[in-house]
Amino acid sequence: MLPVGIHLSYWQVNWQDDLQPLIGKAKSAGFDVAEFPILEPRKLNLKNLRRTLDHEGMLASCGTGLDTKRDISSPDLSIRQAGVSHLRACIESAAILGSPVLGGVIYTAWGDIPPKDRKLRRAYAIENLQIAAMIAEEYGVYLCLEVLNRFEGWLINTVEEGLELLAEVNSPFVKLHLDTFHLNIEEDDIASSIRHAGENLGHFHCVENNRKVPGRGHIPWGQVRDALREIGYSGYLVTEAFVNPSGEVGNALFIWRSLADDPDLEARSAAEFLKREVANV
Ligand code: LER
Ligand code: MN
Repeated sequence: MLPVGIHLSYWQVNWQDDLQPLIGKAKSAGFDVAEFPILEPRKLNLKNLRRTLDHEGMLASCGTGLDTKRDISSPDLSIRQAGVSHLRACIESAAILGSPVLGGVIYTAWGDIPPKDRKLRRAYAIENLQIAAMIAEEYGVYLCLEVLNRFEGWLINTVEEGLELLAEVNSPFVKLHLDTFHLNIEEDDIASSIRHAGENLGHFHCVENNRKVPGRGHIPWGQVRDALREIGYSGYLVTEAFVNPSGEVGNALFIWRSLADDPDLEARSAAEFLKREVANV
């Protein structure tokens, strides 16, 4: 049985909302893993979060998203350096929390689609991922590059593009992070794309086509499970649903209506659904 988790931003309204009480909410809903958005690592009380994880008997996974001030693909050297420094702090945070991975948009700025210079930016991303991979290796954390839909990113929209990038970065500490919401938009066939990622798959987000919790849309979960089983995936399955239109989180994820009447109940149904339909690989 694969461990099932939930991204804690499910319950956040603003990005700086305290994560600590959300660990218990994830556990009460039936999850094994709490996924932390590591957006401002230096502001987090990591020791306290780790103590709460241990107290609740919960595992951790971590993700982040670069922005235009911290972008390892930027033409501006100081912005690239800020990006690497942010990745270092995120890797250190992941190690303290006991997360085996740092996933998310860790290669360009999330949501930024630069009009030009994309070839140069790709080269900078590769160069700095190689540097970040050495830091990741030092801490025993895998960097997992999230393949994103075209409206949120430009560098890797498909598994094929992700694999091409991985080949150029060429580090055993860099893998792919797939997310069923993005796969549903970009891939011809979700299960085939998971098989194509194969042993390069390091992290997995479970979410419906409409960004509701798994089980409330039309993602072919049986096919997802079979593909994960076939490739021998042994990482976490993390629910990453966004259901609340309020605040910074709702705005950033383009949620304009409520996608869950009772978010706590929906979280519980997601944990049950994933354990029953997907985690038994
Ligand atoms: C955003 O679309 C997403 O899927 C997140 O995992 C990015 O960090
Ligand atoms: Mn995701």
